[in-house]
Amino acid sequence: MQTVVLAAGRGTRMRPLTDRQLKPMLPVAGRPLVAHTVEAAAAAGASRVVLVVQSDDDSVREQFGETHAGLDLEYATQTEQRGTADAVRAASPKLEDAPFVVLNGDALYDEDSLSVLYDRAPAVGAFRVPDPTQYGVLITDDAGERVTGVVEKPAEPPSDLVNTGAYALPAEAKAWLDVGESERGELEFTDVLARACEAYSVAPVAFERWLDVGRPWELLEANEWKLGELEGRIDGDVHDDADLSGPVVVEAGATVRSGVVVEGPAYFDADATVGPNAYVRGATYLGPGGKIGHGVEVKNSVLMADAHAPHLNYVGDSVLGRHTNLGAGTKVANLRHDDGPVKMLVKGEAVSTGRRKLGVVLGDGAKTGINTSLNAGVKLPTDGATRPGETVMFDPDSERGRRE
Ligand code: TTP
Repeated sequence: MQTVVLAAGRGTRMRPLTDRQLKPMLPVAGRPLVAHTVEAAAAAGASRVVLVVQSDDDSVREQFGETHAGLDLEYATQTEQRGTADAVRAASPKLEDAPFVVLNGDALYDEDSLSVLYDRAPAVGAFRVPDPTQYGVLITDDAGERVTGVVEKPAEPPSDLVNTGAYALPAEAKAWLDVGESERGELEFTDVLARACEAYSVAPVAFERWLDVGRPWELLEANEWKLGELEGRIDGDVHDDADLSGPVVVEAGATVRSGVVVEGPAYFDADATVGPNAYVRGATYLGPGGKIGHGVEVKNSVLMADAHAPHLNYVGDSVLGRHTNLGAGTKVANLRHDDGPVKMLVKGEAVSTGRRKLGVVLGDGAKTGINTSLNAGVKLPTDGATRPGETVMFDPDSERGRRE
């Protein structure tokens, strides 16, 4: 079935990682996030994909060109980020007069569940969560076999099934894309779904697994998921004295030096260097040109292209943006002493991440002075810097950070 993948969002909750890079292009286990969405669509039965991209950024088109995962790709541009219905409207001239699937380009879907969605159109992908109050929640009939509506962030959720942003709709839905503005001022695809629910029996398809990658720690979770499926491969240089276990990918041009211990899954991308004498454990991705140097321990983290943790660093459960550098001795805290979930600021508000272990997020180009201590949940802005010996307890751009 023809499939529209939405990849034109602003990614404001993912800042600072999206200040200079589109969210669908953020790395997940060695490939851009949206590559996984397109691959899941291909495995589930997509016949062709129309990717909706921003009109002023060609990075998605440059990355993928005209085919990916055996599928023909076409591009539609959205000039202004007016909402998901507007994004599908941008794609509609490229759609044939036939049923179509819509997927969020910033979500991970499992292929088997997705293929059930393709088979059961009209249908919407649903995921069960213990606390649906922060999601769009599906309303179903008593038998749970038919979706009758969606309610956003309800205080009293009508079900535990949340909307995954995966829809399989009849051709007629193309004529329903002219929706009005929602309360938050966007043109929402859920209004199109509401019309489909009135006209058809729309089935909720319960997904086994799904991850909405909207906030920085969800990029870690996306890497945990996809690195968990990794098949090991050594195309680079690994010293005889290095000890690699678990699936590990060492890309061509990457070097693992003497005395390195890796407990995978781990992925060292092209021209990355690890060691000598480094310890890498948990799901870790080191981007092209990245460096994990002497006496450095990295646990369950994403280090993007040219991110360097070169000397005597500890980095746990963290995301380091492109071209970041940790001064010698910089350490990251990733656990609260009260064992509570680590909080992080998202659009200025402290949000519980639900994670007991979470370190820091560094925007592209951020640098730390030697012996910097970074507290759990801290974000450093794009091109931000710390002084030698500095202890960063709160985000420097937050109200609290400014007062400190
Ligand atoms: P969202 O996650 O709702 O929006 P976003 O990606 O802009 O992120 P944020 O809310 O943090 O600013 O979008 C869901 C999907 O739809 C995502 O894949 C991006 C896509 N999208 C568009 O393509 N165009 C749009 O105008 C919007 C709002 C989203």
